[in-house]
Amino acid sequence: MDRNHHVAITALRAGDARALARAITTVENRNPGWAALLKALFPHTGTARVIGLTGAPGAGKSTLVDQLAKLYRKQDHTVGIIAVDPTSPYTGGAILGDRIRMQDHHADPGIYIRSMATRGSLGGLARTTADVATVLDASGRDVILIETVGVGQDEVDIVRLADITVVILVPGMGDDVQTIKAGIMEIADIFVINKSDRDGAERVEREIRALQSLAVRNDGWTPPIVKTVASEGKGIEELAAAVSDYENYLHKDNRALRKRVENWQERLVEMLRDAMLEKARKQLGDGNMARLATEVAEHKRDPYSLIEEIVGNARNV
Ligand SMILES: Nc1nc2c(ncn2[C@@H]2O[C@H](COP(=O)(O)OP(=O)(O)OP(=O)(O)O)[C@@H](O)[C@H]2O)c(=O)[nH]1
Ligand SMILES: [Mg+2]
Repeated sequence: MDRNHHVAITALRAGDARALARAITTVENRNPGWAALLKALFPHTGTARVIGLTGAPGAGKSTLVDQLAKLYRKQDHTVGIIAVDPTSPYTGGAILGDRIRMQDHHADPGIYIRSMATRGSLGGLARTTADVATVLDASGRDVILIETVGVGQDEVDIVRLADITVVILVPGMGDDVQTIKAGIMEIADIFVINKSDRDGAERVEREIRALQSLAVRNDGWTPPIVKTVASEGKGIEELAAAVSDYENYLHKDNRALRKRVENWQERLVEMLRDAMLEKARKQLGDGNMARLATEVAEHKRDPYSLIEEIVGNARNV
């Protein structure tokens, strides 16, 4: 590792916000030195509490994240926030909401907010998010909140890197709980019914309970349901308490470690897949994929021997 690198890491670990921002940009854009940086940072990670929050567009994720961040700040925890592909852009890295609140956060170096819009990026959304979380963790943030919209495969991959996953629902979704259950029921450690000031919160709660009675989690944890009115700061302490409860539960019987092992198993496979593909791409060179695809399409070659050949050659690169 060169000297500049070392200086940058020291600054980052000391809490320098600009060093943190630079490191995140390096990792996010895969700028030169990104891998060396992550290698150097990894030993300093593993202490942050990573909380993933997901839910439909407009469910109140940002408002909730904002409130949670405020609460954790009151408890003297430092907070890092990653907003993944926000449907509404975060202006100036600030959370949506009223201006005064935004300025509050801006003035507080204990909160660092990063917005990423990288769907379709080379590194992959989940992978990049994980790497950004690694940087935040190494910088000494106590809590990392990851906001991500929806419940597609990307989101499932993103929440997999969290220690605790919060799924946010809102009343008035009709039968949506049914349609999203497949993705949601497995990933939620805690359910939040936000906008509980609206009619129908009880109904959503009943639906979740009904689905829970059908599928018992294999770790035995029954995700609690917390009702919130994020815009009024209601239910936030209850949510933080639910997070602590789940953490305590995780720390019994080594469950936390087991969960991390499971997550790493998935992530290692992904990293390996990326690395192998990158190697094969390098070996093929630019534009050759199109030429080979043409040959296969024109039945001049069979794809099976072609892949065998590429894999065989890539081994020696
Ligand atoms: N009535 C009511 N409105 C709320 C509540 N929480 C948030 N809102 C409002 O809902 C709107 C969307 O809130 P956001 O926090 O931006 O929602 P989001 O899920 O982050 O939205 P995207 O990031 O765009 O997907 C805002 O106008 C909030 O003020 C709530 O508990 N009750
Ligand atoms: Mg948002």
